[in-house]
Amino acid sequence: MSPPWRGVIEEYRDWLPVTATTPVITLGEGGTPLVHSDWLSRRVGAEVWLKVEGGNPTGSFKDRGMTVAISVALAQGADACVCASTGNTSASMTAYAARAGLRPIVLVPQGKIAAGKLAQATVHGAHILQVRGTFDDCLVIARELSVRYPVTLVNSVNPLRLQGQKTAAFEVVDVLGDGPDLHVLPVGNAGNICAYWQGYQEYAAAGRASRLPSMWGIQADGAAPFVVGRPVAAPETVATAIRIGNPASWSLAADACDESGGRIGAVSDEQILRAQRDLAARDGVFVEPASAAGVAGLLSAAERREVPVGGQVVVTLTGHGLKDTATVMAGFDSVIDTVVDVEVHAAAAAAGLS
Ligand code: AN7
Repeated sequence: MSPPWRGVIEEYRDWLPVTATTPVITLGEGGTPLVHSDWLSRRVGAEVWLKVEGGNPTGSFKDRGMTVAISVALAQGADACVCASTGNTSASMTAYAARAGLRPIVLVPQGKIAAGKLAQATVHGAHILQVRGTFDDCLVIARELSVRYPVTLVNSVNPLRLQGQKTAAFEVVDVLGDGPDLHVLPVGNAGNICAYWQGYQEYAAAGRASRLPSMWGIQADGAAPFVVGRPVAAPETVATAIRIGNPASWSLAADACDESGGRIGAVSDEQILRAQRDLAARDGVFVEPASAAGVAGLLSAAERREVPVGGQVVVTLTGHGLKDTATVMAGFDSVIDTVVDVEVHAAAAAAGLS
């Protein structure tokens, strides 16, 4: 029997900025499934793997970075932490802060957070401030708070976050045996694309991988600063997790794309919701809208014949579908299709069995 998964700090300790005395605040994050997608592979003419990050303890990839950021914050004597968030960072931060005994303060754009994520921050005991503004406005305030008051900022501008998140690239290589040809993922504040690139590069430098993937980032049309080439003042998309107009890791992400021979593109809300449904109906994987953006971007690239034929492609599915059920249900006519009496033949007839 192989030993149980110990969380990303213990599994990848040598690669992370922790010492023997750093207290390890973990929920057993990482070690998420890498699932082969038959229909996507057929559709795009490549071998497509899904890195299912909704399998993390709070339901998104943020947990990888948060275990490192919160552990180090605790080691440094913090007693409060703060983040701006479109939802998942706050869900993750508040869970790890609860374990560490830190006081979590969350700044979110008013009315723009999926219900599941707000429930997480609430139940973990956060002080939640709804800001009349965008995520980008929230991040400005969070940065200022951390400069002027005794509170640690754990947004991905904190480099410890990217250190933790790079472990997802390690896991991909550990499972596939080498780097893929192409790695596709949604982009919001642009931290994760940098984290993966860092992880792939470190593994290659250490001889654990011989290939580096091209990094493709995908934004939503209404929140696509990389595509329009400047910040977007009023970002808007159904994928609220990536409703970000002024990404903090802009230049780092641009470098990751340049160095890897990749790029950042955008897809419509309609393409995102279509991909979300297809993933659920064909692969059995339920993701939140933002997480479907990578798949939507891959599909549209395949239509333009831009995906390397026969290549190995990894798509990161960043967050769990259960975080935002309202958006998905709005796309269906009714929750309950048919009501029947307690009668087997009536049930069979209604279900189309004969
Ligand atoms: C599901 O929670 O920024 O490009 O405040 O929740 O690294 O920002 C969330 C981002 C993709 C984009 N998919 O990642 C936040 C937040 C999901 C996300 C992204 C987010 P980055």
